[in-house]
Amino acid sequence: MGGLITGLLQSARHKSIKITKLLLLYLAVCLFAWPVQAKYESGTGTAGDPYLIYTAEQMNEIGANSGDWTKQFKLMANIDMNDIAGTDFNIIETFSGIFDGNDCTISNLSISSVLEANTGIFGTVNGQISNLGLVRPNIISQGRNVGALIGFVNHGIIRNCYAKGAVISGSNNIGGLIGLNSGQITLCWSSGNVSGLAYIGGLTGLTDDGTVKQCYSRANVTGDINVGGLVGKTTDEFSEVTNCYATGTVDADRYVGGLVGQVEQGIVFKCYSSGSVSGRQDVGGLTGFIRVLGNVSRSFWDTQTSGQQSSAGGTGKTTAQMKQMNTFLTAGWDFWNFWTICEDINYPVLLSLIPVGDLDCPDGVNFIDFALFASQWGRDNCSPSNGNCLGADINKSGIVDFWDLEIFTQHWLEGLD
Ligand SMILES: [Ca+2]
Ligand SMILES: [Ca+2]
Repeated sequence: MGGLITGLLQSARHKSIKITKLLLLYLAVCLFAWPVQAKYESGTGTAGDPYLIYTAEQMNEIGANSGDWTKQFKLMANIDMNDIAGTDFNIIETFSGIFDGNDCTISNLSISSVLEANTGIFGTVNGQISNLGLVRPNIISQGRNVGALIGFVNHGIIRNCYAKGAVISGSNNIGGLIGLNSGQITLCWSSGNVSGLAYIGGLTGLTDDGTVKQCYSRANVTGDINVGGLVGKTTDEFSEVTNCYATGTVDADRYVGGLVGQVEQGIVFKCYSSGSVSGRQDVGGLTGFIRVLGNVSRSFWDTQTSGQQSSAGGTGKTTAQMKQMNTFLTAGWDFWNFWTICEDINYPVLLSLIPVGDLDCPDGVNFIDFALFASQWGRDNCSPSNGNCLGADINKSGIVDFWDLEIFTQHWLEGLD
């Protein structure tokens, strides 16, 4: 009996030694066979084979690899940067490549910058950034050129990007999305709170030889001098702010406007603002001050909600007038390509920036939109000829089903904050 037990124990011991050996062998094979940990999911960084980004860690690798700053990237998932806080985020300092956000979002990015200048996900951009949403970015800096997405756009192209619920602060050239803009910003928007000293705007602080087209801001903006709901100041004769609006509150000391604090040079064309504006000197409902080389035309502000009866540029209208299409049509605004309006309910909004799921008036995705969506549920003959079942066939698959419902719920209450 004793021999049998000893034998069994020895056998068990042999087995355990064998298993340990096997494990070691397995580990050795794995360690040698395992490829070097890839920085990104896949890709070679070219136009046909961009680097694919799936995680916060991969996103944070870009800034650590300056050799990749001329390459092409594509974001493949909504990522949360919550675990990469404060000074841990690697700012992509001088980017001249292409970054396609692929309509995905980067949430909870937090940067406490010690840089003198150029703070954002990207420091300076000469390349292209598109189709990217930032949700609740929080950027704190003592320096200049600060924005959630980019500190300084130096002849780059920024298209279809937003910063939602942004909290941004710095000294000069501070914007919700972009600090200093010398490039082209199109179809972008921002909301949240932006603060600093000089050249502070809800979307971009200073636009110097840059354009801002079909953009808006709902951000509340505070500063000292040259502060606007959308742009703090425009300078250089080629600067342009066209088909834009701002609805946030603006509070500063001098050169304060609901849309632009000061138009030093360049044009403001077919824009409006509606937010409350307050300041001490050169304060205007739409624009605080216009210099000789600046021009503001075909633009409006709300004299009631702004609390301002005057403005350096633009035409003042009552809230009721600001919610009528005719007010803007008579100024030549394009309600086919750029604008639409829920008449007598809302101000005009940009057609291309209406939230997904906002199927019906009033603005925003709420129960009225859901009622319309539900009325189309199960329809399987959706096509452009019936407006894709009044918009309820959100993914344009031909049928209104659970896939559309999932997309709809992802955008619930959007456009209402
Ligand atoms: Ca709606
Ligand atoms: Ca569908």
